[in-house]
Amino acid sequence: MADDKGISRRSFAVGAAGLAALPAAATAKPPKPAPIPIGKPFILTTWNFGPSANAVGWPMLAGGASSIDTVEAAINHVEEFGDYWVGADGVPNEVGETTLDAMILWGPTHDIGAVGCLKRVRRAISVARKVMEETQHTLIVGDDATRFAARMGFTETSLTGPKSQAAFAKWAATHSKSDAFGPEPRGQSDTLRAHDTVGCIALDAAGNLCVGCSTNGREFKIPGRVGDSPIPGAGAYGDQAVGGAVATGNGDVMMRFLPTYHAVELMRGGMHPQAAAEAALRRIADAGYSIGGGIAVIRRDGVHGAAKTGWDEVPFDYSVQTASGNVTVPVA
Ligand code: SD4
Repeated sequence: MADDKGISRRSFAVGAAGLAALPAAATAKPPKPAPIPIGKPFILTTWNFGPSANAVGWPMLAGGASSIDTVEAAINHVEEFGDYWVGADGVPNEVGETTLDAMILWGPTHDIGAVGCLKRVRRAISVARKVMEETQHTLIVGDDATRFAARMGFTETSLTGPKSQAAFAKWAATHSKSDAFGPEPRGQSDTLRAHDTVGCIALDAAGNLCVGCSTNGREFKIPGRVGDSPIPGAGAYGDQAVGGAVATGNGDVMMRFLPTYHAVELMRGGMHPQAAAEAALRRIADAGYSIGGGIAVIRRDGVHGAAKTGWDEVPFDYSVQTASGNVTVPVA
């Protein structure tokens, strides 16, 4: 049998007498491989709100906070940031209403909480956390998610604001129905170019992983639509022993391939995070879809990577903060 260097294992075997004849350096035990540094605190957040979200989360992590408190606070920051693509006063649906999708995953227990098509409640990630911590359920949707949030003490309020109203008024003047009634994107170029779902992955000083994401989804979506963000393995995924991944882009297609689950499982098999991100998106392209999308991946030792597809002109980036500072990585 030959190994990958073409050396025959049989010819490499030597008897005790042969060993005695070898110089000491040749008989010394090979050094143990350096241990992978684990438990290193980090926070990764996608898109251009990465630096400010990390600036909220990093002092918490550095002060010993848990990764779940950190991810929730960092995403709450983005939900309240005023971005059109996350939180209130953003992306209206086909009838002008803004609805939210979010998910959170806690590494030590692999417990997950999520909300889909959440109406009239801000801070969807916090409602998702309540689903995780207060119930045996994983995903609660629509008006019932709103009722659940009210039971958990959240205030009901309108998610409509000047930005969502203006976008809806402009669109309503030119269209009669959602473009989601159009032909399937497979085999043709995706027209959905603008996105901004926030994804966040943190590992705390205790070595506990948390992954979360939040979005208001796709513009002018059909009422009731739930995207990839609250679907485990689609919008986000993590594994306490491996690392995490978060996705953004055309969730209607991306959720058909569970790209974040795919990337994490590839990393579990030993693939580098960069290669895992690329492979997860390549699977979608290989199936005939040329959509706009991106994925950011981080291994629990802090090694990260990302990939995008169909976004040549879209500056997708992500930011990672550790004790050495914050780095923002443009995704090529
Ligand atoms: C969705 N994936 O609901 C989300 C949208 C998105 O960046 O990522 N925007 O399809």
